[in-house]
Amino acid sequence: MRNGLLKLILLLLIYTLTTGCGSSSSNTSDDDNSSDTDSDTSSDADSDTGSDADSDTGSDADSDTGSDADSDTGSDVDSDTGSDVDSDTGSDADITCVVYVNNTISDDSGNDGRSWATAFSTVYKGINTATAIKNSSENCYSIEVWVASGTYLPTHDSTGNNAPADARTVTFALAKDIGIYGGFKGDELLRTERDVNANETVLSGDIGVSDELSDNSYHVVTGADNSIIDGFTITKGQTISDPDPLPIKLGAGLYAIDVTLSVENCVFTDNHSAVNGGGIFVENSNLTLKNSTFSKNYATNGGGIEFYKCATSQVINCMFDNNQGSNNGGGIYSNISSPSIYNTVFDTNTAHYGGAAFNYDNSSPIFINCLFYGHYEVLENRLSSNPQIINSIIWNNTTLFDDNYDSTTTTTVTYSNVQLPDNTKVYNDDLTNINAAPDFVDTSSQNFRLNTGSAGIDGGSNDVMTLSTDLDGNERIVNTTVDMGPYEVQ
Ligand SMILES: [Ca+2]
Ligand SMILES: [Ca+2]
Repeated sequence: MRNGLLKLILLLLIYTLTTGCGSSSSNTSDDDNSSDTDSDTSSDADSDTGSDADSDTGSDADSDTGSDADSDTGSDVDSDTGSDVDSDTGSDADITCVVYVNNTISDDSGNDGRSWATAFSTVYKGINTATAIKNSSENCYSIEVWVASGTYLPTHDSTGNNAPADARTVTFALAKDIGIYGGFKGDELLRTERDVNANETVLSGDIGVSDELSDNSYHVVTGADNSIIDGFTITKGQTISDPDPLPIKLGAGLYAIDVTLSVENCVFTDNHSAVNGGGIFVENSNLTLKNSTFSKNYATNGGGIEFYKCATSQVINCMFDNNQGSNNGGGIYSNISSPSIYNTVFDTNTAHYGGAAFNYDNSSPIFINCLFYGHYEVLENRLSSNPQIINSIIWNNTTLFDDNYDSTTTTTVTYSNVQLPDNTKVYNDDLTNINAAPDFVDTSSQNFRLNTGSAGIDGGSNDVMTLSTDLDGNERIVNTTVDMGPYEVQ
């Protein structure tokens, strides 16, 4: 027992040290009355000026705080390998408590959710029971909800009401300290046995009339602190522009405020936000987003994602393709936010300003080993926003960066392969950059791997490398020097 306790203390200390950056998750409700998250006051060509008049704060009306009230600080959800800490019961077993969900079960009324055979049929029951376990005397280092393949619709609002006055407020509300995982066939004993691609698990906002968007959930998923969502397709959320409160305008796929949240192995597609954040809206949070795809999401600002007041978020090994911001930011819209973005493809996203990304108001993301392909304008930067692009490929775009709106922005590009409109020189005369056809394997199938012998192989800088793998999960540095772009030639 003593060994177990010492191990627990040691690992909690390690956990605390390694997650120290999570300070942004403090529940300081920002009460900025200026928090209209639209930056488009200057944008002349858009027709959605009605969305600019919000004077209400995004954070105040957050309805998912009910799940944050518990005092259990010990059971942090392990974000990757699962439960490695012995509970202090004297047992040496690592205890991950699992609640099972499978919607092929027609009647779950007698089920306890503690095995596939006795699974619940709704995600709501799974998460609710996971929270009950957390608050019980049962010893669990981590608590997970495993969801079998199929399509699930939300059944309750974020307060647990299954018949809210506004039916569109139903959402898959994550819960504090709980991880939910999709991609199971329905008989796995270990999480590592699941196959996310073979067992698509869909969280759909398409309530009401099927295939009718106008009656869908405002937010398919609502975030919670220290939670994980992993292995789902998240689709068909639909926010609206009026009336207030603000939250129903933001984050059609996933809406999260004041949280540390991990999103992995997810696909966000066909989510529509009338205002900001088609796939995700995240505010005052530390979002870690890995191995996920954003495709065909739409918003006025931030078709894929809006980061709002997020200092420390990370986007790793992701794909943004064919997302649309009718005004600003087809892929990502950063507003008072400087996410770090690694090994990520931006392909053919559209916006009036900033097809791949729009950086507004002291937003200076860093893009490392990214690809920007097929945009009208790659980045637009305003108000002291100074993004950096390193070890990347910028190809087949019409224009690059608009830093001309005011005099306070600069895009810095180094160690990158940049195709300039006139195709005759190197970007900014920086000799770490090149301008040479990248020789992708097959752009028509979005295969942006480099052929052997391509320009840009071994052309990056190892100095900025923090990840050990590329977008394929292969070794990131081969032949002593990192390549330009998301994929390393092996
Ligand atoms: Ca519908
Ligand atoms: Ca290399």
